[in-house]
Amino acid sequence: MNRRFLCFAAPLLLGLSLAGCMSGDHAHNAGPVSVDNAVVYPPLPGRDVALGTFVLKSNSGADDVLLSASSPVSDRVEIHTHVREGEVMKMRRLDSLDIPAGAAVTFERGGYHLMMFGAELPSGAKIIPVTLTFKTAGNVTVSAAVDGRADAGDKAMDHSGH
Ligand SMILES: [Cu+2]
Repeated sequence: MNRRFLCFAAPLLLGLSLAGCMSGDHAHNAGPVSVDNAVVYPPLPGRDVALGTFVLKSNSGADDVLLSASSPVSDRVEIHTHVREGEVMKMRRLDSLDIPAGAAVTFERGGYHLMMFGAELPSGAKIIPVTLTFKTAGNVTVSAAVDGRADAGDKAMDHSGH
């Protein structure tokens, strides 16, 4: 259900956001960046950090760069990756992330992901707006489906070290 909604909502929101950000030298090149399967995983009980996952694709024929992200339900959203240090996977904040032309970049548990600090999801919310800011494409706002399956045993969701 949510996925179907997103398929229709994402192009609409994308169109709206592109119309609002046609400034910049590369505006004529600003093909759509598609954001598919956007999901927000709510914080674990007692925590206030949510996780955001999706698949990004630059369809413009040119590289783009994801610069930042934000959401009205979160104080601060960071772009994270996981790096292996010995036998431990650690998260690291990225200042930006290159999105090569035509390539899908997957945000997921254990890989690139959005970390949403100070997250307070409205109770019962099924959809959370998340705005991604790209160097070329500007702001792209997607409606992320709220996943109800927050897994208390998942280490990837344990951000007590932050
Ligand atoms: Cu993280």
